[in-house]
Amino acid sequence: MGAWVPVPGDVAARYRDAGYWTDQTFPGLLDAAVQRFADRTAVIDTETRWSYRDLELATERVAAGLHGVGVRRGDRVVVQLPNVAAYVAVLFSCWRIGALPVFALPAHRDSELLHFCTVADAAALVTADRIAGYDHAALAQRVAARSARPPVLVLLAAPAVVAGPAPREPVVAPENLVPTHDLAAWLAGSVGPAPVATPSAPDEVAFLQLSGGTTGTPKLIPRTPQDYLYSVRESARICELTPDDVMLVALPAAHNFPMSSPGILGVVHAGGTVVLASDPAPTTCLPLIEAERVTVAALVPPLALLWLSSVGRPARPGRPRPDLSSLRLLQVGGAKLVAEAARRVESELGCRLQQVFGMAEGLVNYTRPEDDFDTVVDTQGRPISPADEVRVVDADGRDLPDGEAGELLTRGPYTIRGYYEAADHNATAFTADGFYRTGDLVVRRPSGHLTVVGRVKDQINRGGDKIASDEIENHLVAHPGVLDAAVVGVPDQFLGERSCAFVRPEPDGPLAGPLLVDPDGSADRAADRTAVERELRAFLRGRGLATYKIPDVIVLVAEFPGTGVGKVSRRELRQRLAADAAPAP
Ligand code: J2J
Repeated sequence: MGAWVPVPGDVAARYRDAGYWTDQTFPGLLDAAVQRFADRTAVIDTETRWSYRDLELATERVAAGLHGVGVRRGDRVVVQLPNVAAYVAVLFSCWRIGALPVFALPAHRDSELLHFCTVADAAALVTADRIAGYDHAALAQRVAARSARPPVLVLLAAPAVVAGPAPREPVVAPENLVPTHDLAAWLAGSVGPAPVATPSAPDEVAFLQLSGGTTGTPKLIPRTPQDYLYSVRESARICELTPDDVMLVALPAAHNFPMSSPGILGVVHAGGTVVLASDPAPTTCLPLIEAERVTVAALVPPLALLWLSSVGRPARPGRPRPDLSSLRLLQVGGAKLVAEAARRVESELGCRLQQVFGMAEGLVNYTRPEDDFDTVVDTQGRPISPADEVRVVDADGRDLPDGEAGELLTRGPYTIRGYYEAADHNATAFTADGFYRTGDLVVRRPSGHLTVVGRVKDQINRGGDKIASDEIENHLVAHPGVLDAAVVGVPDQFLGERSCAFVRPEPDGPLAGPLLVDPDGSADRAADRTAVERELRAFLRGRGLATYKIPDVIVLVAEFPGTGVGKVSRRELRQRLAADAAPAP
């Protein structure tokens, strides 16, 4: 099997005949916006305010820069940038020359970036010097030093607002540093003219999105212009976007939700304005809503809770409450929004709520403007397209009637048929006839609306950030003092879930101290435990794991329940441990 799995020819023909799939490409999307809305504001960040014409110029300049350092049609480019206007230009510049961006998140570290560069065989890595105080220039150098084929490094000098305190990360020895290229200089027009290049065709893979992951290594998701842009256009229509809309992007721009549901691309399609927030805190975002007259924003549930609590507090003397009257729609998705919070959005923020249940693999569900209040509060919406096929099945794969909880399987005009370069994993992640096994437990209503009620995949959804249990366990058992580990989600009022690692130390190993019987009670076992937890966290950070993957709680145990009696499957073990784990204090 090749690098990716296309939709079968007869199905593709059906999607084209139905008008779902068109010949639109990503450069075509930008061109159309430039032609219709040239002087309207396209993208705003703290230091930049670009019209569509400016965005086009920036795109041409970065395309010239990428081409100048050897990036060609079909090459992969890992992009890890904060929420800045340049990010949008970098994406369109890759598409302009037919290169495939790989959407890394700012939170990713050595482990993830090296993996993306390796699996995608990346020609270039585009990042910033620093993001939120972390030294991404050093990170990029470490990744290059460890890559079989080091990517060309392109760095954006960190804008003051996303920089932070001085970096303290391990650095690569000066003699091993690879030369870097200056993205800011490219944006200022240091290279040119833009190359003559052919963008990828509508039916070719145009970028690689990231999966939340359920296995040891995060999978890459190949998306084509014809499938992705169909979902973008329909999302813009469902959200009633117009050229007058101003969308606040507070989540990391690379995430599939703010990118495409309808996100940045939906706004470009509509000719509206994207406002990129440097961080999602209400103290940053609420004043930005007032200043830019933001009309739509997209959040994960914990942020929605923060915003609600922020507007619920009495205004401080001398600091008037930001005027949020421009905001017409708050989208919340990525994790389950509890109904109590959903109920408060409209009255407390003065805007409509839309629940969004999507996945980077494809299927996206929205509650609709015409849905009644209870449907908006109690469901996570219904699919975008009449051609989205949804099955709800029991553990044996048998279809269940509406109203019964089962696993959601889906297939459709913008859902992938397989991950990138992952034939083995694809054999279990998809059914033989091409349905994606989402791992989500849902209940369907006769109207097609879905309510997410749980999960059968070994993943933790930490307030929208996805963590594969298996990946963290593999890192933990690499520690010489760890015999075994199981990572589970435990309930958390704010995040929905937080991650808890149960760790069995090697009986005679360096971490066993806290578990030893202490006959005279003289040893301070609690202090020992704290020291071990600190050691394990530092160990995981040292292995270059993204910050959100470091377990919130580490529990040392002498053995796992049930494993003494006979073999217990890891899944069953995780379920038992999650059930045993005390909820957050
Ligand atoms: C419960 N679980 C949800 C929701 C996602 C739009 C919105 C979100 C994503 C996304 C996205 C949920 N309630 N409202 O790509 O375009 C969980 C499910 C799902 C997984 C996908 C988009 N919304 N989830 O979150 O690829 O478990 O995409 O399968 O990051 O998030 O995660 P991801």
